[in-house]
Amino acid sequence: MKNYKRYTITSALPYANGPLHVGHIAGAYLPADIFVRYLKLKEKDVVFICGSDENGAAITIQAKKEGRSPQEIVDTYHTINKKAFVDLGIDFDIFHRTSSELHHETASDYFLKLYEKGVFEEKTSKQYYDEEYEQFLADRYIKGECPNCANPDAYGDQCEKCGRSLSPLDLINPLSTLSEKPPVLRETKHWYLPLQQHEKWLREWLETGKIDGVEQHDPAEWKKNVLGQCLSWLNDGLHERSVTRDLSWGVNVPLEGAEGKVLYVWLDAPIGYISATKQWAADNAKDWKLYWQDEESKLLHFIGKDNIVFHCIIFPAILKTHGDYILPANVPANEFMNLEGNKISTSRNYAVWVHEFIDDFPDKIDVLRYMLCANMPETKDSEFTWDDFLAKNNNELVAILGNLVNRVAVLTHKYFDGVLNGESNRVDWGKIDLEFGKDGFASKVENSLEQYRFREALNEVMNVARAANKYLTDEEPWKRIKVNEEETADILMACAQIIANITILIRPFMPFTSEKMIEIMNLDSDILKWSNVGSNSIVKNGHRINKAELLFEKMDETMIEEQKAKLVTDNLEVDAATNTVPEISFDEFQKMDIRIGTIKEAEKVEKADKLLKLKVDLGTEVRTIVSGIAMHFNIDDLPGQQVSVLTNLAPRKIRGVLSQGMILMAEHGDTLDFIVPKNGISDGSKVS
Ligand code: B3M
Ligand code: ZN
Repeated sequence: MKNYKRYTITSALPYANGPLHVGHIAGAYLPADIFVRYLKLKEKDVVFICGSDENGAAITIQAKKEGRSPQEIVDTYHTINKKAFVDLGIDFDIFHRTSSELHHETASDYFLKLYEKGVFEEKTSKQYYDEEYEQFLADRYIKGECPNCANPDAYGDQCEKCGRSLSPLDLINPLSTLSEKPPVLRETKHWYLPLQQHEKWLREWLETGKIDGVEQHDPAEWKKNVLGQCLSWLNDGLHERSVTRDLSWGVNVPLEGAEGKVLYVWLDAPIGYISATKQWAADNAKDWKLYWQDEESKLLHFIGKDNIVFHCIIFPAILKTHGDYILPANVPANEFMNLEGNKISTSRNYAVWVHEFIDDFPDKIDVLRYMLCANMPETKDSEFTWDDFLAKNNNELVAILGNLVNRVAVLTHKYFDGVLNGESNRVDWGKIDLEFGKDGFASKVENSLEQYRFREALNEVMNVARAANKYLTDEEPWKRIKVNEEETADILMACAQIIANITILIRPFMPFTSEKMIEIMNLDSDILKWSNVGSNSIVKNGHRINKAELLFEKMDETMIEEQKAKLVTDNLEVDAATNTVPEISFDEFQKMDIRIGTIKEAEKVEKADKLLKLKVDLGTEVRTIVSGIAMHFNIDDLPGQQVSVLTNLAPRKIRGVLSQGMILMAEHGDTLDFIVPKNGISDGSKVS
């Protein structure tokens, strides 16, 4: 294994075109933050880099959608996302922006350097052009039918239904998303990176970890899912890729005759890691080059699986071609996190948004970090459910870790006025199911972390708390105090030593909790060093601890009810939109009782922006129905509106209101409309 002097750690630069959701965090940010915090506890030289990806069509499309300028879009979401990271304790050394001057200059120079080396091929080709809007269309601006799965809404770069990556020319019946008209083909000039020339060394590098026989990294440390995806790309054969685009938003191509063209966002975004490091170095009197150009620096990219090819094939090719840069030593990419049985969908607002979570649960940040880590999609897609959030809080954090700290603090105050006057060397450590020293639990957690197995690492930390809890329960200090004060003090001292260990161990995962533990146990933050883990003499004899304070609070069902309700209507939209619903039989269809009704009253549901409480007349009865349509209609326009209602949907409580049925809606993009009989028909009529 190579010995590294320093670490350069990056998390994918989130597009500043929307807020972050829990899937992003579990995928690329939390694992990186845990790893960086661990390295910092080991007193390593680390820089943790991130920033907003503010260029490209992802931004201009959002700007068009919101009717704002691209600059307003990136300013808005950069601010929201930056704050979300701070609130979540994702502790970047810098959160930069690819709209910054330094980035434009860095990316532009990088391109020029490659251009001067004669790396690019210049080619004129036919591309789609929107005659009405007088512009070439970036891939994302073209929609059409997927040649692979017939999805009518595939984009020019990818079909979101079958996942196939596409080129605009592959689409059947393409339409410009600007004018909604068929685009025409026009000639345009672009610069291409001949990736096929990199196939050979990339294969050697990925398969053996060597370049020309010289070791670079150990491929055994790479995740199988990551290597698998890379090799399948290589096996399919690499092709030239255009590194410029006809677009007005981004880093201008620094060449004559390239007016109106910008660097392809996937060329400039990874260079964003470099420009961010430059800014950080300038702010902190460091040498950025050491972190990017010194063989003794370990470069790691934390990303989600959809970014693997860019970080394991294209960016390495760009780094190597330049000549001065090191290559990533590993790219521990994660799979995706689903939500309550469905894919998270930004466009359909089916997500747990980080900024909303922070508003709703400001004191439960670490519960979220814990839950996301315990369900991290490390080797396969995983699932976020609110029930699990509740269960992890109550059954693990409250019942195990919180309980341990609370019992020790309470008993120490009750019997010894808060002073730990036991003696570590009198404790019978053999009674505790834990191995101290460097090779015990310390190395278990460490090994898991070193292999990016964060779920396992967290579980090992909790095992330490479990062992201490069991010891405490077995030793019954509350009985022992009556017969032997000294032994009682020793038991509490033993537990305090373990809690001090956990305070360090848990810090990468739950920094806010670790901080609270420091306070409760009145520890000096100097103890926060990984080298202390495994020691049973961190706390000194005679140490006074502070009064007990709950680390975690028990939650009840009502606290997650409204979170679940937020997802109810969107849930259905997702299924319909992705067409992933399985086939059903006629009998199954007939089980649905859909009837025409008329809305009689509509009122807002308190503290739920999206929800309305409706009274709907179904001819023979009036039902209360909670519906997530508040953002789409003017509440005063609703009484008198005919609607279709699924009447035999099992009633459920949403925000404390019993909803007896569901209003059926037609949906296109962001527009919702009621499904109503054309000529009006009496309430109660059956739809079949
Ligand atoms: N912004 C894509 C994404 O957010 C892209 C990542 C860039 S990393 C250099 O998934
Ligand atoms: Zn498809």
